[in-house]
Amino acid sequence: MGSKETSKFISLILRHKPETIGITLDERGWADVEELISGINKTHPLTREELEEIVRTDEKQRYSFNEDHTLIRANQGHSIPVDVELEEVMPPEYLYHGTGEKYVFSIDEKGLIPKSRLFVHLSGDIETAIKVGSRHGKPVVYRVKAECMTKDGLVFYKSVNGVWLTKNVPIKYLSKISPQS
Ligand code: HQG
Repeated sequence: MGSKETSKFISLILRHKPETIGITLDERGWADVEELISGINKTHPLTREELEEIVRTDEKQRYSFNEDHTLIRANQGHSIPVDVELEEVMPPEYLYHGTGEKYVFSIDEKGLIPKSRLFVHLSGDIETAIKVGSRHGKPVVYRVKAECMTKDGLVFYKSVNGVWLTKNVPIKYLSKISPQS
């Protein structure tokens, strides 16, 4: 298993299915590093040094260690209900959400919903939103009137790796933009 593949597997365990390797997360989303390594080692060799390297070099900085590196957690993206102590932050006027063309009909009807995750994920710039949307086929980008939402009492969080999160985005705050704009 290459390091990208190992990173994906770690993401699955720390965000969605810790039971895959027989471990649990605490209420703050932390897993014990020793348990994680020995759990992964049952099927794929992974040393502590390799784990440190994955966390250090991950292109989206998806994971954090605690201070003494005995615990590890994903910074965002969970489907299991954990509280990763997200910081409530005032957003800029607009944020962006990239999705696949196939979801547009439903989004235009229901707004953005978190589906299997705890939050809707938003990006600070259009380029990142296009990349996120491309994971779901032909990308479509929505502009979100974020500041306006806060005036109406809705709350935004920013994960330590810079992803904007909010519970739902009702349709009145959404407009589709063409990727060039
Ligand atoms: C769509 C990646 C139908 C939503 C990325 C999205 C991100 C609706 C899909 C992070 C809908 C869920 C999250 C509605 C929303 N009807 N579809 N009403 N509302 N959707 O993967 O935002 O590499 O759970 O538009 O970079 O794509 O994993 O969310 O297309 O930060 O670290 O339902 O995952 O990061 O898909 O991606 P996802 P996402 P990582």
